Amino acid sequence: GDGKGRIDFEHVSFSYEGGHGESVLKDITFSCLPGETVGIIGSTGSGKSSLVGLIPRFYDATKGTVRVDGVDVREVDPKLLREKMAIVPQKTVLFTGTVKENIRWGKEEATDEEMELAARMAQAHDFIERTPDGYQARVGQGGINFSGGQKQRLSIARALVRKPEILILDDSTSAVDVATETKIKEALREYAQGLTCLLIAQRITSVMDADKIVVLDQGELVGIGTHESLLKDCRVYQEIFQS
Ligand code: DUT
Repeated sequence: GDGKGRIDFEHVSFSYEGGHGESVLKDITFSCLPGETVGIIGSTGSGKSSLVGLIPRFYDATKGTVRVDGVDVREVDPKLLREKMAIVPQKTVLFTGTVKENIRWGKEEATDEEMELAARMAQAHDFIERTPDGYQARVGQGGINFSGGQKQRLSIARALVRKPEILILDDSTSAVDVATETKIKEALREYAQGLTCLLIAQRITSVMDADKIVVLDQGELVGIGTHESLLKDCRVYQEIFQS
């Protein structure tokens, strides 16, 4: 890659406006290097979604600095910032329309080939092709219904068709079986080299092969490292592993 897609968190604290004044993130410092896959794990409410929401400026840090490609995100127009990243939210947002329209949403100029490649990487191509109308099948209304895991894969395809420098998956494979999830990650490694990927997950199997894993606990970064090193050194990680 051309070395784009670096993310730095520097002593970042964050609390929601109108919240109870409590810090949701407390003095977080770590970096995602270009092309790295970084897992983020922690119990519910530990701050995972809030953390990644600072990258596209859904929120701004209360203290400290978030940098993308070395630049303080507060100095960048959110629209420009978001052009280089794709975020797959926890709840998939599909609309009434064809599969094709849903995948190309926000990137209408994508060719059929680009769309199909994205769908293949997201492990969605095969089930799309198995529906009678294929990419012209309707999403949402009557007709074809997709399962939760299939909808997540369509959302991932939508993200990949944008060819982002940074891909943020917020618990986006929770309804996808582990074998299929593994295939998605393998496809990303193979086709999307140089892509920086942040992977929020509830289960360890989703992040254990990441280049590094960030462990959050009540807004604090309590561990960072590989699966093996965290199993040795991080009590919170051990607890998640055993649960
Ligand atoms: N919070 C708010 N307002 C919001 C979102 C979250 O006050 O709009 C609080 C709830 C929680 C903390 O921030 O105490 C962290 O929430 P976040 O959603 O970041 O945690 P998570 O680790 O992503 O939780 P989950 O795994 O349930 O998605």
